[in-house]
Amino acid sequence: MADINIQNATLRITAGLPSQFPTQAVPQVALSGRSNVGKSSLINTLLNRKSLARVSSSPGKTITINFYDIDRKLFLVDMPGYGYAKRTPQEKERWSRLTDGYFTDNKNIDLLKLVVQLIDSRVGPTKDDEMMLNYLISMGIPYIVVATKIDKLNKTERAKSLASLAAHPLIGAETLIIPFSALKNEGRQELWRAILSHVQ
Ligand SMILES: Nc1nc2c(ncn2[C@@H]2O[C@H](COP(=O)(O)OP(=O)(O)OP(=O)(O)O)[C@@H](O)[C@H]2O)c(=O)[nH]1
Ligand SMILES: [Mg+2]
Repeated sequence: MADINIQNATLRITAGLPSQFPTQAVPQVALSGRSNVGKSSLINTLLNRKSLARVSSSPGKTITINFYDIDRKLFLVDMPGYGYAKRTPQEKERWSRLTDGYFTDNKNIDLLKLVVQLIDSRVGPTKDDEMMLNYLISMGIPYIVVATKIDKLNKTERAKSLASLAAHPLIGAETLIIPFSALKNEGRQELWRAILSHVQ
């Protein structure tokens, strides 16, 4: 991976407030998606780790933004998942304040180089996913789409899922869509290439 030592990865900051965001001049790549879509699993896959990022059996529990420091050269930013039905109105409010804070109340927003938008390949874009895509487009933030849990689909379903993502009105023809499986390690190299091409 170029000259980034992915062995040298730690959870540096767990931020519940914008004041806790890192101040280091290091590029950031954020992972966005609904709760349970596979964000933490994707981080572990990228870093060849079993459980650096906690994979949740109880989705949507923690509302923090987690900054993984990769060799002091890159922050992978695990955004809190959205769309978790059992959240209280107060928890939803916290989610909005923190997420919105990351994009709008963040002195280092220019360090955000890419958003990796995760979409469950079995479900396709939900209303919340569409809201997020709209938001990214309106903010002019570069993004790519990762179709998660692709191992759960057979060949026909997979082709259908990827085609419908590519045809989605909020996913431009030039947008990269990466089929991904944390279980099978599929898409890992392609995702690293995309990430590095945006941070270097
Ligand atoms: N089959 C399969 N299961 C996956 C894959 N990625 C994640 N999962 C499972 O999906 C569930 C949720 O995964 P997480 O990585 O915790 O999802 P998350 O987006 O971080 O969830 P929150 O942190 O709650 O928002 C877990 O049971 C994972 O084992 C995948 O590629 N294939
Ligand atoms: Mg997670």
